[in-house]
Amino acid sequence: MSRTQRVHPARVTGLNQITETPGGPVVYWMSRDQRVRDNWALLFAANLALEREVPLVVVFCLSPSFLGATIRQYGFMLNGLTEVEANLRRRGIPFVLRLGDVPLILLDMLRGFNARVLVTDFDPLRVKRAWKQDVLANLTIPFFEVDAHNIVPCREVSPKQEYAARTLRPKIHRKLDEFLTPFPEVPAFPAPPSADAFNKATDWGAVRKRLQVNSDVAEVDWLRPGERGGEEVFRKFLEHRLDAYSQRNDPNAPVLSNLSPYLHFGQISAQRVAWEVLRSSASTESREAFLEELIVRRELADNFCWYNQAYDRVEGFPDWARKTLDKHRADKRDYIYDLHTFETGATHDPLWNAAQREMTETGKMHGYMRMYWAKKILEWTPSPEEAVKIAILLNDTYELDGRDPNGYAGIAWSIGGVHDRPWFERSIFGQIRYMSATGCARKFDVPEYIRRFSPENETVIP
Ligand code: FAD
Ligand code: FO1
Repeated sequence: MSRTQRVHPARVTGLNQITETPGGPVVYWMSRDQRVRDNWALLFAANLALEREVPLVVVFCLSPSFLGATIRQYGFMLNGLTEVEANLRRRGIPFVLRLGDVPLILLDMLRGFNARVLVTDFDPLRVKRAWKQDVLANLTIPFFEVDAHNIVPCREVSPKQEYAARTLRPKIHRKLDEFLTPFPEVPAFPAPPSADAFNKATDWGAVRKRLQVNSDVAEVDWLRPGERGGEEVFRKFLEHRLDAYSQRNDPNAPVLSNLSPYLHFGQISAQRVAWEVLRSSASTESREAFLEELIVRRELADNFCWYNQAYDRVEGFPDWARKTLDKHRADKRDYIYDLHTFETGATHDPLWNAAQREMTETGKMHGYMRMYWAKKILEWTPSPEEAVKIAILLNDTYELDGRDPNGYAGIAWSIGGVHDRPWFERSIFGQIRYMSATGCARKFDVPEYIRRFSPENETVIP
């Protein structure tokens, strides 16, 4: 049997038309999908190397500052990458990490390795698209992008920004049989290339020392980073939580998967999670509810960021939302808070403050509370622009899963009606869907949630 494994061609996009000339290794520039198992970009690069009988090298370009990430997120990511390096080495695949200006260090490595072909993974975020454009402007070898993050590739599922989950859902569901498949194994390679650039293990201590990032936001210890950690969390979800997922809108019910940090850093494949959830013994209702979030909602976020590059600005909101927010710009705000008051959870609202503490203390706010949390920032700031700025800043500073299309889409849904529809008109919000503490009290035990995250209590992990 041929040792190469088929990667669906619709996952692969040629980013330039340069003809290949013989040379050194195939290079996979790993970025969004930081895992060895179940990684279509890695498998595609491995196929190219095997067909050409040349080595495969995986590189990671560490940016010294990434969308305001702190040591909390960098720590989680770097710990996951140490496992990637070990898992690759076991398959005879070298892993090389460089710190610096990403396009520059990548081009320098490609020249140094005499690379023959470059492969990378798909990411709709502006910063990643800019990196790729800078690389393309100076590249002299073929460059391929592989969507290893989405089950149905983002470029394939729709040629435009989708209005809502209900318009994207049928487009995804009719392609699931074609794209929701199991994964082939990563092939092993003969002994790695001799050059010592490929055989020096990364000095992870030195990498951490050279990384000058905000270290005021403590790393978390309740989740073990990396592929193995993600696997453990997934098993626990499958066995003990999925069946009760119908309670997902109760922030006191421990039924969420806690997979978002692993999905954000690509330490686990959403496709494999979906494949196994579909085959689990959980109730159909729970499985369908979870897969709606994991597949439709998550891919809707990529669709939004890919086709709407104003995904983190009020300009990215739909017309009806911008009009209604404009109409209510001058409405009286009963409360106005600055960033520090929000950040320290010192508003008049104990429920909102508890949600903020859940985020700052654990690095992961419950999904239901994120909606309430963001909507109240709109209500207690002078303008929608200020609200978006504060919500993104806090979300990307404290959430382990922040700096992600899901976050920009989640904030745009909460504040700007993206993927939502107009509701009854009221002050400040206009027709943007409103949420209140009394509404929350009808859904779950608010005093219990406040107690769990009040300063005098040790935060109980969700
Ligand atoms: P589960 O309920 O177990 O869901 C499993 C997976 O499904 C999640 O990991 C995620 O990949 C996907 N998913 C679930 N809900 C959504 C959703 N509403 N939109 C898109 N995908 C979803 N998610 C992030 O990954 N990063 C963020 O920064 C982020 N910020 C958000 C901000 C706001 C204001 C809102 C309303 C939502 C935000 N979300 C974000 C989406 C969602 O709240 C989280 O993905 C989810 O709570 C993560 O926890 P979990 O993996 O345990 O969730
Ligand atoms: N991707 C990279 O290729 N290089 C980085 O240095 C890097 C840092 C980083 C820090 C925090 C964070 O949340 C994400 C980071 N990412 C980095 C990107 C990440 O892998 C994801 O691709 C995107 O953030 C999600 O689209």
